[in-house]
Amino acid sequence: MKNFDLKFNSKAIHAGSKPCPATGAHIGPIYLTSTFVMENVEHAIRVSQGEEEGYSYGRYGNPTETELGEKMAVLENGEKGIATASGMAAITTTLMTFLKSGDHLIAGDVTYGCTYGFMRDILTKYGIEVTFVDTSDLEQIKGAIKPNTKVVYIETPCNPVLRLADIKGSAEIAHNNGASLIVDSTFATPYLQNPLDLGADVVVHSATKYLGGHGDIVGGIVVGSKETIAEIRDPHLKFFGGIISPNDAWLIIRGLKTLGLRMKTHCENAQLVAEYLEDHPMVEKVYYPGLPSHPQHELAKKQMRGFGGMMSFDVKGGFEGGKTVMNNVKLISLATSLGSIDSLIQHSPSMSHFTMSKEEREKVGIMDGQVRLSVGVEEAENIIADLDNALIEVKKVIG
Ligand code: LCS
Repeated sequence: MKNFDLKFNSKAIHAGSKPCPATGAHIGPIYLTSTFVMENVEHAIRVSQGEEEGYSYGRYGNPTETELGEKMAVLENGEKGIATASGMAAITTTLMTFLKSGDHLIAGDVTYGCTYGFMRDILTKYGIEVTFVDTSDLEQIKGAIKPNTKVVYIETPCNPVLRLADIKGSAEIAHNNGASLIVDSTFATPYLQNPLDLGADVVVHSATKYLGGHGDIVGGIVVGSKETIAEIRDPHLKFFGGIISPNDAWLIIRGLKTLGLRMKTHCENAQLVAEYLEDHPMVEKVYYPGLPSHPQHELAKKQMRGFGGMMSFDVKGGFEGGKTVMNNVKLISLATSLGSIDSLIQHSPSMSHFTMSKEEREKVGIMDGQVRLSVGVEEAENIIADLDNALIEVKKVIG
């Protein structure tokens, strides 16, 4: 018999998705319902006590959410997946599941601004100790371990400076010390890397970005073992309430079916844009893992299957230079968020990373003139022409 191992695009299209069992509709429906009608009280008791699988109330789960969770579990090579109202709901609910007062968390000193803020301001309020280290350096992770360390949290590649963390090395350190490794893989997506295969215990995503892919929803994903996801779902997500809406889950399911097609073009375009920017006289530095100048280019080649669509760059002239680029692009939109089919540009210090203080930002290289670019799937030559015109303006402004 011919090998029938499904490859990425086949899995992205088929996993978890089937025609509607009631009508045969080719595409599964959006189950727009808040509650579910039980057969009788005995049935209600069995479902609510977990003796029988089933749905009882929208906040506890919904068939559209199940389809999305199953698809993502397959794409991440995990046992189970769960979808949440946002990437932040995925991250906060997962961390609250793993940590309690008196525990210690080691996390990257540069992650998405709200992730950093949640750890710095909220977890510490509940008696959880947090140590931020440069997670691109395994020695720093090792050095931060304490007897009460329960979680090592890495974002790789990280937002916005595209630093990588060695997933396999981080997992070894965590596990040798009785801790778990949680990886935010939003920038990579399962098309480019599978943290669970490299030893991570849990992978989280902002589905708002590449997974949805069209800039029209907010959502999050967690994938891990059956036991972990069961614990996240009940009691944590059930109590915190950050479940995804069925409408948004359905749009992410649709988006995922073309994830591979989109990511391939995001990667090809980003490589061309990064090379163009690196050669440009008005650009000081480009942060993109696909460039040989990136300090972790070799690690990127090893643990990823491509370099992604995200990059940052420092423009000559600091804030004035960066601002001039962002105010003069025409095809590219000035907007926070990322991973959409269209190119987005933003000022990380005042947009995605405003939660961090200037000192915290500059310590990790988020400089005031820094621009972050989410390279879309428009034609690369159009994206480059747009940047080229904006960079001509920089020359006029700073001379
Ligand atoms: N993880 C990463 C790496 C992110 O970039 C974001 C959002 C999140 C988690 C949170 O996901 P959300 O709750 O927004 O779905 N990043 C954003 C950004 O750079 N600008 O706006 C949001």
